[in-house]
Amino acid sequence: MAREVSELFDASEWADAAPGVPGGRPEGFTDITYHHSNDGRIARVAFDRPEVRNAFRPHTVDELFRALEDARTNPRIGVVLLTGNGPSPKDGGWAFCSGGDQRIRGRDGYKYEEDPGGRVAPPEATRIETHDEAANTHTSRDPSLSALGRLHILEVQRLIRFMPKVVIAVVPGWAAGGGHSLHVVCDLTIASREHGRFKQTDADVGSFDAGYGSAYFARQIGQKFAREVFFLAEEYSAQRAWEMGAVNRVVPHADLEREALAMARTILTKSPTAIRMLKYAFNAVDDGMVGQQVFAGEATRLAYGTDEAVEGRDAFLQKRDPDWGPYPWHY
Ligand code: S0N
Repeated sequence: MAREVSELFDASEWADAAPGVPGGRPEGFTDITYHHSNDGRIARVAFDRPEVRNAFRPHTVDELFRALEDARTNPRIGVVLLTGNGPSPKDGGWAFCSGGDQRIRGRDGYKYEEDPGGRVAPPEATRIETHDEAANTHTSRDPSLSALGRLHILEVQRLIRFMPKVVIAVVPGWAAGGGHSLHVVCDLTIASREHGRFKQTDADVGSFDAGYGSAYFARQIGQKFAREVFFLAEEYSAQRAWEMGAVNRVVPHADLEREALAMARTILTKSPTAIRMLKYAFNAVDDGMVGQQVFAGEATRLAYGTDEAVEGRDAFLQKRDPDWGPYPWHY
């Protein structure tokens, strides 16, 4: 039985998950929660900083990346739900994600060192211990704690974009700034009718997602709407976002996760190969040569499964000419 994580979370549906350990216990995630459905086919990844509207800091992004990478490489998982736990214990507000934690934004990105929430607790095993006999000093440092700022939420965006599984943004409250961009990059979005709110604050805080968050968003909803969302930075209800084409479904708040699970289960009735090829086909037109490369890789995997490709491999290994005779030039 998973621990209680969010008011919308139905513990009877989920088991705690640990990266690389199906059904295992969580590895001490502090900023996210990670679960697998009881049948092991759906992953739920949730921001767990509701007191700051689920803003992310570098440590959050590290955990997010690990959980999503685990879901990507788990052959039983077909759908990932990305959501935000809530409500906030401070004021009852709901959020999907409010983007980068502005309190720790430096001049070159977001910093590990400062931790206003006091929640960074890197595992001891990852620390580098240095003992200076002469000076009789001992230092202990986590190599990931760099003075350099990070912007690696973009790596998470790419992971969502390129994983051969459907990622659904489940939006129980605010999707703002970099959180808005994450919902944009997810394959589908389902939002709470009562609390779902969308706002692209980048230009308010001197930040700009000039990639998927904006340019791809314009592909989704059209140039005029996308420019409006960024240039005016106004608030949009879930219903308005649906009307603009930015959201697939708007459902009663209390039903949000149940409806998201139902969507996931419908997707799981489909052919995994067809879903994978369709996702990459949808992506390819906007992803340039990388999109073609990803699509082509999957086409190659399919080709490897044919007798024709096996003949090519066997002919090489057997040092003979391949016999393509049985394989027609299709028209
Ligand atoms: C989400 C908003 C609209 C919610 O408003 P509401 O409901 O009135 O709540 P608040 O009272 O404002 O917030 C409650 C508490 O939560 C704190 N908080 C909220 N959001 C953040 C945040 N992002 N960082 C830190 N704290 C946050 C509030 O301060 C408040 O705390 P207390 O109770 O202590 O007062 C509203 O909160 C809002 O507008 N939030 C800010 C949204 C925002 O501007 N986010 C940053 C936008 N930029 C990015 O996300 C960039 C992401 C990124 O990494 C990137 C990616 C690609 C390319 C570039 C970048 C880049 O960074 O440059």
